Amino acid sequence: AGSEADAPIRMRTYELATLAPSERVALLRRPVLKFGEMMDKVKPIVEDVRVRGDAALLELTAKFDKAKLEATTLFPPYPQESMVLPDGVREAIDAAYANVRAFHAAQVSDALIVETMPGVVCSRFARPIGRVGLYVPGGTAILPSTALMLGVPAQVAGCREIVLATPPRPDGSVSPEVMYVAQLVGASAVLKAGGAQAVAALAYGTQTVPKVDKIFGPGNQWVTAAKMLVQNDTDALVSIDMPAGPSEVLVVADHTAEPSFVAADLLSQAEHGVDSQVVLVAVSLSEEKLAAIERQVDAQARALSRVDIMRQSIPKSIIVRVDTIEEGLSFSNDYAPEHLILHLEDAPAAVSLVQNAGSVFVGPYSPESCGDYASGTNHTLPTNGYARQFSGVNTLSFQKHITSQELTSDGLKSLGPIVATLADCEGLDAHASAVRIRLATLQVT
Ligand code: HSO
Ligand code: ZN
Repeated sequence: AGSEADAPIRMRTYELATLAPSERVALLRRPVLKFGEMMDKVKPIVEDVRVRGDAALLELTAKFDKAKLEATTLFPPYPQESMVLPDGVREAIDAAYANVRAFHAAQVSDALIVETMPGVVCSRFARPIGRVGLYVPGGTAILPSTALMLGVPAQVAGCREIVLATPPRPDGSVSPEVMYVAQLVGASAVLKAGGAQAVAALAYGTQTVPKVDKIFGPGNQWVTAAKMLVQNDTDALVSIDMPAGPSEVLVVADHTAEPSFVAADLLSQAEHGVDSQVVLVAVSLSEEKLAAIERQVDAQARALSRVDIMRQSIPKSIIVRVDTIEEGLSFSNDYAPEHLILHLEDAPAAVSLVQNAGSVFVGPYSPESCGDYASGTNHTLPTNGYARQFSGVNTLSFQKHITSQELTSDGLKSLGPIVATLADCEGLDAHASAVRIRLATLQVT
């Protein structure tokens, strides 16, 4: 292992201008997820929980999380002893909560009202999704920040039931950080389960776990496959936030970028997991500058506690050399990164070139870590190129919009003949009749 540990921790470097179109496409692709295989593994678990409920959930939690539980679910009031934290940690969570809440509360919008014709008033208003399930991963790190990022918009949107699911620790408890956040966001239940079994319990409900209408949150391949499975089951009648994949960052850097900052940003994402991917787009960087960044990546990685994860994620990651900011942003837009960090001389100006990204970090003093924890923006973002068509989780993700219309008799006099003509055109007499029967009473022919 000695020689492996001594090998430099390096990304692979490419020149965009010299790549064939097929090579460019290959660089844009993420490490493949084997969904077919995962579905086959996940199906029996989901089915077991659907049929046997709590009994299956308890057995699966003993098997996968090595925790023997008496009950799957905690309900408020949660015991104070379950959320005891050092003062500094509690204050940091409180500060993060305040920022995330401020930004997500501002996303609540007023009803929209438009009079499309005299006497024809159309409106649109939001209502909370009644019951939501928030999946907070366990695994190699505890993630109270994810509890915050999902819980705050649910709370601000006014969801009636908020069920937070997270795998228990081997002693059967949930980390005090996550319990503290559960209480802050007003979670109505805490489900001590993880993986596909937790997703199934949220989708179908069990004897003790409340069924939810929408399931949110990141997770491993088991969780993602289970979310996709239950979303397709019309009996479950449940939706999901978005398809999730391993976390990513794309950093665009020019000659003004500070190598140690750039390296630190790349590594903060590379430490999430062995399948995390980080991309550096180097805009006409000198050989010296690039070498300085690479030296920083190697040196900083070695000093970090999760270096073993980075030894796997960094070699899968890439540096793409380009000549101009336009070329760099065009590559980034095609990649559609979850996080985009701009280390550029005029970073704010480059934001106008961004078409596809989950969240953008502008300038040298905006590390991704700030958005991950506490600036106010959400960290549950589209991965795997889905930033082309998905937004990150936000307050609207916890609401649905209802439209409504109200016509006066004069409104119907103007609009009715138009509708009747269109209904005739489609050969739908009953539709036409619903208008004409009224027009007749208004003495219009
Ligand atoms: N960067 C992660 C979120 C996270 N970071 C949680 C730290 N804790 C995915 O966007
Ligand atoms: Zn992170």
